[in-house]
Amino acid sequence: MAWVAAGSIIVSDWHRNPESREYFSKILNKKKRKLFGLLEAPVMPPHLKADIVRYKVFLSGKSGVGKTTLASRLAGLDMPNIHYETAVFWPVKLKESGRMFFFCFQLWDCGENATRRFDHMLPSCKEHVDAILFLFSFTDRGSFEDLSTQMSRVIEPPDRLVRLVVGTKYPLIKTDMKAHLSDHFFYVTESDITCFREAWGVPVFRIGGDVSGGLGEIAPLLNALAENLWHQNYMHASTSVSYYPGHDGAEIMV
Ligand SMILES: Nc1nc2c(ncn2[C@@H]2O[C@H](COP(=O)(O)OP(=O)(O)O)[C@@H](O)[C@H]2O)c(=O)[nH]1
Ligand SMILES: [Mg+2]
Repeated sequence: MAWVAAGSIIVSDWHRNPESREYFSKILNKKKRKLFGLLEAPVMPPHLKADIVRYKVFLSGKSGVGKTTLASRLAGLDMPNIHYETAVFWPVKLKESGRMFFFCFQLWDCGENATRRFDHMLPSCKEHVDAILFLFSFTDRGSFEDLSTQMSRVIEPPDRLVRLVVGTKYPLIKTDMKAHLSDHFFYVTESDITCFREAWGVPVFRIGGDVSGGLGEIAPLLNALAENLWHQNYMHASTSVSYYPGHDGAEIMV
């Protein structure tokens, strides 16, 4: 699928716009993120209607790469969540129509066994997947080299599945530290990222650091996910009359 440029479908930096305050207040509680149970969802007053669209997002990557930490960070949890499935609600405004939506990303973090061989993956993990986040860690070159293998294992046509790459533990390696690193310590450099982006045509998001950076840190990734999922649905809707975003995800074998 052709990559959608940031801000072409949805309003980027919506979380910084004062108009969005009432929507974001539904996912926050005293400046912290609100946790939603499986059957819960943000409720808006009638005059601020926002439909909810749900998408299943699978987290792929070697053990220790930071999948569970990323899921927790996106959900705004202080402690890593040990559950398989985490629901992340994210308010989005469409640029053209001005319509508001809550995107609900159901993050599936099934662990190493599931990702090493996709055919061994838990059946519930691989059903109706709308997007895959491929993770690598900036501090583990092996996890970066493994990306191409992971991505080429997914055989679905590119228009059926949004694929995104996320580099974790960024920027754990500071420039002045690099001089002291031994040859045995392999990290991922900016030129590695540039080459990868050119070869695969997908952007690479960076996330990490020792403290969670709030909404500003996760907004670019969640907005890109929303924008590309919306675009994918739009492309499908034009070929299938019975398709509604978030309600009828195709069964995808990954
Ligand atoms: N400092 C730092 N540590 C991280 C980050 N992401 C993951 N970690 C640490 O890396 C280890 C493995 O992370 P985890 O999320 O359990 O990896 P998983 O096996 O892919 O689920 C844990 O000790 C995390 O605390 C990050 O962005 N910054
Ligand atoms: Mg984990």
